[in-house]
Amino acid sequence: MDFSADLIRAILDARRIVVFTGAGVSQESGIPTFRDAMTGLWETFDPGKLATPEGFAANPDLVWGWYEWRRSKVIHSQPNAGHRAIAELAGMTKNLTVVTQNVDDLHERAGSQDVIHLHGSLHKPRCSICGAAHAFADAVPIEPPEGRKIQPPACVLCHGMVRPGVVWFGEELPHAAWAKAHSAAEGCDVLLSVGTSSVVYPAAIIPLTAAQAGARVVQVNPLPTAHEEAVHDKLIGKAGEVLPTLVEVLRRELI
Ligand code: BV8
Repeated sequence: MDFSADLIRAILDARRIVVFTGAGVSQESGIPTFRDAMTGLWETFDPGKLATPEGFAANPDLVWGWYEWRRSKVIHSQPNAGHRAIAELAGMTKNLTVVTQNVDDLHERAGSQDVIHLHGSLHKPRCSICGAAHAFADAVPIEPPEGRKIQPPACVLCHGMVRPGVVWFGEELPHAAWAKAHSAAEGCDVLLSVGTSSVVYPAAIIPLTAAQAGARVVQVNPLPTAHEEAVHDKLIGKAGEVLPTLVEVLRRELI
């Protein structure tokens, strides 16, 4: 894959870079993307319905089982070359912020620091009543078979039902994370949008905010997205292939 000289220059000269990621960046780690998370027994369910407070209230064991299946897949997966390239890029540029829609910790395990999670984390469950953080038992969960219902644990403080620590559809994004992400997008010179279909709001506003603030928006995706018109550079391909190649070209420029 070739990159234009002015794109390489723009990245190296950028005072601030935002890397905005979605489920596609974890796809090569074996984590199904959100729109194809429903494989096997799950496929009879709509993630848009499971990933909601109503879905959890109606069928807590099914929803908790889905999240435990996903958490187990993340624990048994490794960051891929795309995650690692993003972490390396931070060491080659002046100021880089990772803003992710993902609820896995693969960016952190690849070495990225201060990752902003707009949609929460699989690893931070909390009580649905008193909000207290819930500590998972140390043992790595066995990978529950797809479609297996698992009763959510009870809060140790109030015995309320523990829920996944993610932002469901219809729920507000965490204010602090949103404010930090929005401010980073307003102040960046380059935004790399990696592995997102750009259909979920308000997260999908982040690349548009950067574009409106005059940043160069670079899209890394094998397929077109809902934001084609806001993108300046379309790097068509998988994150785990495009990003390591980009980092290699940048590294040669820095020698
Ligand atoms: C809210 C956590 C209001 C849970 C998720 C306008 C404004 C505001 C809200 C709305 C609005 N319009 C509609 C809404 C409502 C809704 C929404 O956006 N609906 C969509 C479906 C239309 N938004 C909300 O409900 C949000 N909350 O608005 O609250 C409010 C305000 C005040 C007070 C109370 C309430 C909350 C949204 C958050 C939902 N939670 N995740 C969980 O994970 O289970 S969203 C979920 O979708 C994941 O986080 C996922 O990351 C995210 C976005 O999807 P993508 O990451 O893009 O994944 P997807 O599968 O779609 O695409 C993958 C891409 O990767 C593809 O493009 C593919 O080509 C590419 N790819 C594949 N392989 C690779 C690759 N790319 C690179 N390399 C590869 N190898």
